[in-house]
Amino acid sequence: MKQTWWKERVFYQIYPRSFMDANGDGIGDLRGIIEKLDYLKSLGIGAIWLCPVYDSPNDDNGYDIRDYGKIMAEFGTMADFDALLEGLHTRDIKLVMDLVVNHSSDEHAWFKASRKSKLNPYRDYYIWRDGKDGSTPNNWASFFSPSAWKKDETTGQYYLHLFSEKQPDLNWENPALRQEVYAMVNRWFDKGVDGFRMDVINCIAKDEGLPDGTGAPNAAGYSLAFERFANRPKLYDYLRELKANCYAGRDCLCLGETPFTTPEEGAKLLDDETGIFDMIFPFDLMEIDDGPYGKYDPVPWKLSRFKQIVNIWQSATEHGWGSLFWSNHDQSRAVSRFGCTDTEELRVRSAKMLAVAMHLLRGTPFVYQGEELGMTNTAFPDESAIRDIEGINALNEARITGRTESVWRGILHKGRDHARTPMQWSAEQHAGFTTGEPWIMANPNYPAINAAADENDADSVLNFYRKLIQLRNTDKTLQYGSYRTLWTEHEQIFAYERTQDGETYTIVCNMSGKTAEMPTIPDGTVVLCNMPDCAGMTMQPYEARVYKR
Ligand code: TEU
Ligand code: CA
Repeated sequence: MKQTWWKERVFYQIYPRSFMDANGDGIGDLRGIIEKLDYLKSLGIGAIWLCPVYDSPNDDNGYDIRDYGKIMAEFGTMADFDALLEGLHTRDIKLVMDLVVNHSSDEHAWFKASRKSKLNPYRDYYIWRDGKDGSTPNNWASFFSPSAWKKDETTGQYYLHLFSEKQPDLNWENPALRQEVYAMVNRWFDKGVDGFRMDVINCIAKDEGLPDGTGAPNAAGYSLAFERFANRPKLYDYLRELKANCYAGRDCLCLGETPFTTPEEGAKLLDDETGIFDMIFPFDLMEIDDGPYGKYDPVPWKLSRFKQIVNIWQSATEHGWGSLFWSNHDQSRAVSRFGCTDTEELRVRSAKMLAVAMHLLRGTPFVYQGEELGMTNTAFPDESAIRDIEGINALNEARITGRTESVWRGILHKGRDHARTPMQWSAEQHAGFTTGEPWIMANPNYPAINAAADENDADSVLNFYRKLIQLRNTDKTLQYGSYRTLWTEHEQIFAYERTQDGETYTIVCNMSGKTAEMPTIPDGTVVLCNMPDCAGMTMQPYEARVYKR
């Protein structure tokens, strides 16, 4: 197994809009991140995944890029970016950027030219088709609205947008487009960035002829036709070409966000010899609590299913490498979703337990900003507090189908805005995030849950994360050792072993809110646990122990 930096370091994900506002306009910015570099270093993380900071009209908070070569004005300037990169590298922290090239903004110069006429040289940078029988060219649904097609009056043709209408899909079949993307990627690499997390990158290759999807239609009759665009054969050609043009000779991370990816497909995408990605973000765990109506129809998650997902992906990544995460900027808060927030004591304990359970698996852990404080979901008072286009569109659609109450409950549990409330730095107004009015409300629990308070408490979630990350940073067995599941049938305890060169760690987590009995006490001594006293066969609710022998 090849040893590299991105297997050994813990990553920290920053959503810049919500991390730290340095100039008081209510929007997080690059100077804000720079102010917090020592905080990041003190966590022990070795790499950042930075969500998009490129020029954007923010229909989808930066995932709709207007100019790939420019920094978003609200976030700062290219000089600020250079200072951030230097500040990170001085501290030996790598920077992985977000790359959004399945689509651009409709305000991108390419699209503005493309929509002008059928003969414009940029026409083929996007996917244009005639309508069929007075309707859309095919039955594809968008992730954010009923149909993936929008009719453009200028030429009377439709363009494809798998996400919002302001996010037209780029046409990867066009070699000219591909060359422009590679040149742009190389400009960022030449600046010194250490890799890319590529947004929905496994969806760039659409089946020839764009055939109808076969899946169940949404209320408006459209189908999320992932079998026509996710992990299609041409994806491999495009990624190999991208890597030959951009990655060759560089020690940079190629990380793909890959919805609709089965463990079998994942193994292929990641294979050390024949694969195309260093790591991917699959979605199985994030979909564990989807109900019959999907994401905003949550059902309780099951430990048996959690174990199955972990075990399947641990083996799917045996000849590659896995990513380990409980949440990101598209998900609600881990402790509210997978842990327990009934009491302050259980919030702290379960946040620590979740960290242990995830970080010591084989793969690279990703900490989403605020997770290291055990930040929770926000009780948004009503719709007017919601900022996320996905949530707003889901509510609009629910009004048509008569499911508003249910979707609202879904948003309160799983909405993307829970991840996007301001980072809770202190007990000062708006959590110390801004001196102005924040673009999205702060979670009212910030006077109690914040970094300053955690800093001064030896038993805080923050200080526990520091210990855990330090442990993994310095231990080859935890980084590279093999994985073995333990007590797979146990209904409350999640347990596994990591072994290398005669050294074994046993990780034991009670993921339930009740006391649990271990079948046996693992050999070795407890090197980390989340309770004052971790001994005996009985585990307290959400107790976690790490044994070493
Ligand atoms: O998300 C891709 C994606 O599949 C989303 O639809 C995701 O499933 C959903 O948000 C979960 O509810 C990426 C980005 O992470 C997301 O922020 C963007 O909105 C999206 O692509 C479009 O760029
Ligand atoms: Ca600002």
